[in-house]
Amino acid sequence: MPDKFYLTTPIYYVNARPHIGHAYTTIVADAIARRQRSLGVDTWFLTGTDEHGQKIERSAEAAGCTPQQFADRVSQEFKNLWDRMGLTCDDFIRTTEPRHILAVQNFITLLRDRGFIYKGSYTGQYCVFDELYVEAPPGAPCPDCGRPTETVSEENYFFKLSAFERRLLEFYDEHPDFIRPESRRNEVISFVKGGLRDLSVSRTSFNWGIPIPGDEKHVVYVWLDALANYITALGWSSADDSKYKTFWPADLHLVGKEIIRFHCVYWPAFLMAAGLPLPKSVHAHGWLLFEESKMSKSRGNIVRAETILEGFGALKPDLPKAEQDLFGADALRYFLLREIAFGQDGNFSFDALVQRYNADLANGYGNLVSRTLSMIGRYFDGLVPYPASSGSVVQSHSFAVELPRTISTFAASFDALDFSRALETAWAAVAAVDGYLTANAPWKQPEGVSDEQQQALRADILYTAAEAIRIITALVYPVIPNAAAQVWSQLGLGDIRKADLKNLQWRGLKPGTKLGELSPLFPRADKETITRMSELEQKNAPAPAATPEPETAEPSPAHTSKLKSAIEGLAVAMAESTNETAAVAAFEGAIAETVRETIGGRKDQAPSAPVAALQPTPSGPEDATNLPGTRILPPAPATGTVAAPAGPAAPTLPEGKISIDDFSKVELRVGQIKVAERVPKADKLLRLEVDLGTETRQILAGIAEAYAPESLIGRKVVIVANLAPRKLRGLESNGMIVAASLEGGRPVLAGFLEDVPVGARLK
Ligand code: ME8
Repeated sequence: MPDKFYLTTPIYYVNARPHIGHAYTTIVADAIARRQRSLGVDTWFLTGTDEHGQKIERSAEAAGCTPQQFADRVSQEFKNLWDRMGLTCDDFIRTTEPRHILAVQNFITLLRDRGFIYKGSYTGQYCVFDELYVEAPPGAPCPDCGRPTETVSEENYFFKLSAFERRLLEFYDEHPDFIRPESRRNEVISFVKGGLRDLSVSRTSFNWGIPIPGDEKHVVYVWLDALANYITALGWSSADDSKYKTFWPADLHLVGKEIIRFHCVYWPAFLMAAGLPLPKSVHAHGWLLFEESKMSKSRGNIVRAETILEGFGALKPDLPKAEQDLFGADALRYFLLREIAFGQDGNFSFDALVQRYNADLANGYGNLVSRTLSMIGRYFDGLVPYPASSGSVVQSHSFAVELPRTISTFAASFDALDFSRALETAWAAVAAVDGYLTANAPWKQPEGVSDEQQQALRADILYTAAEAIRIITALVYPVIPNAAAQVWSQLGLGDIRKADLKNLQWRGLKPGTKLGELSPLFPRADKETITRMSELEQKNAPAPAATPEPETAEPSPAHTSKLKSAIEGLAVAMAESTNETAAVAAFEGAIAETVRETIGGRKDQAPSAPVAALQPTPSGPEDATNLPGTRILPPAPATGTVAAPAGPAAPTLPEGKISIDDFSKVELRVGQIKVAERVPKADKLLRLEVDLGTETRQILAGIAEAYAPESLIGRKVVIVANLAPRKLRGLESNGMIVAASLEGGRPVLAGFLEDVPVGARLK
């Protein structure tokens, strides 16, 4: 175990206000930092904002303020949000701070003195969005992001990147863990093998940057400026460089996958040139997608973390605002770490967030804590009971035996940044303890058992459950720190931040400990919560806070010129038949951005908010002949063609086919059967109560001849959730269970081979 741990997030551009994509990286970093600290490791967690460059200069100009005023405002928004969410960054660096500026100038001087920077001239295509020179003919769009590029001709300082090709490849070879995950490592290695050209590291076409010492009309290339933050924030080259001496090299740079090249090629080359040690590892995660595409300001499909804090905060109306925020932050943290396989892209939706919250936090962990501790309150006056002196009962429960393995699997998965797996392991333990309580029913007194015997048995059972909760809580503290802290104090263990969570030994919970005050942890969320968040997002969608709304409906000169160059790019690409896709994307992007700028700024014409997927879809046609439990899909329209909706003519479909839009009208969801019973005087019908994550439905299914009611309890099934209700035998049926219909009409319920969360949508 290392005795120090330094981890960083990217420093975020201040041209856009924070959204949950930025929160994602920062939350992950916070969870790692908390775990390291809880293991007693001296930890330093850095985040901050990237405030120089042409992109910021232009955004400020559009906002009618100076770049510094602009950066001050947006940087503060990032800081405030991290505070609201209780993120435990040890430092927040801003690239406009003197401590950074001076150190970057020292860094440039060092590179120049060591012979790795020289002056030359350069003409090429520059992508302002990526802040990067790209290989593209004049007028062509950026091959990376598809946006228009600008022809820039400058006398520049160059960094001798080409001198590092071989050394970098050797370094990757010797340090197989430097770039994670493996797929990114391969991507970087093939990029470097493709050949490295010297890199222009200064600009003269704008001023908003750090002047090159001794040649002040040049400003430092924004990526060199930004990457250096990882050492300037530690006081490198300053009078007090103690932090640098303690923490450098970084143990982990966490980044999104789109900036891996900057971190794994340029940054190590700069450090090699400066003669400084290289970071130990760069880990690139995937993107949060919303409505299937990367959440980003320019696409206008962002979700703000504040929306989730407020949406969930409303479930605890009696708490002070700051505590509501921390509660909402836990819900978001758990969702992001559990739901998304770290390293891969993942979809975000309010629906999925609420389902996961209800299933794992409200019904799972929260419910387990509350039933265990309230029974200790009821039967043992709120004192942790003494288990049987031999401890044999306690030790023999399989999950108690399993817990050391839970601890080691959790640790190994978490430390390999496989958060989803780690949490899955912890929640398997939650389910095991829950099942144990239900099986042993400490609230019941079996016949023939004396009060005394029953109390001794209860002591064993409740001690065992409470001790398991203590261990699970210690494990999951980095992920849901606020809830875990509450559970810790409800267990009578005081402040979790001061606890030693390193050595989790079974029976660490002292019998006789007085429980703290009990209060509900995770009230159930419902459709209201989803609607509230969708509405909040809708209300906030039109105006990127960083950019005040334009007064007029005219596109700005910047957009007119972007549009123009996109059109030119499209023309060139079409004429030469090269890179048409990117050109079309750039063209569409420029149009969309211009439309957003001209009408998006006006509240009365707000562009549609990113909630469409969450609106209830219209009900599909009711099929009167459709016996419950016998169809996979509703029937295709009898005509074989689909009526064109109002508006532009819809394409005619081949006979017997439905369009994807038709299919998406059917809302198929995973449900879990909670109650199943026969309907009197109906041989085929069962009455089911099915949990859909956000609500419980009564559904009547014609499956009684194939399934005994008790065999269905707990089973996960597929439900057509938006079927109009109908009455059968005087009972309302709200939905339909999907089943294959075999010969003779025997139904076989559809199900899954892998575990799926209740409420998940099938599409
Ligand atoms: O690139 N999904 O800043 P940036 C997941 N200033 N993560 C996302 C995301 C999404 N949809 N959107 C943003 C910069 N991120 C530079 C970095 S570092 C020396 C300079 C996260 O504001 C993710 O970590 O564009 C991504 O790499 C970062 O924000 C990009 O932030």
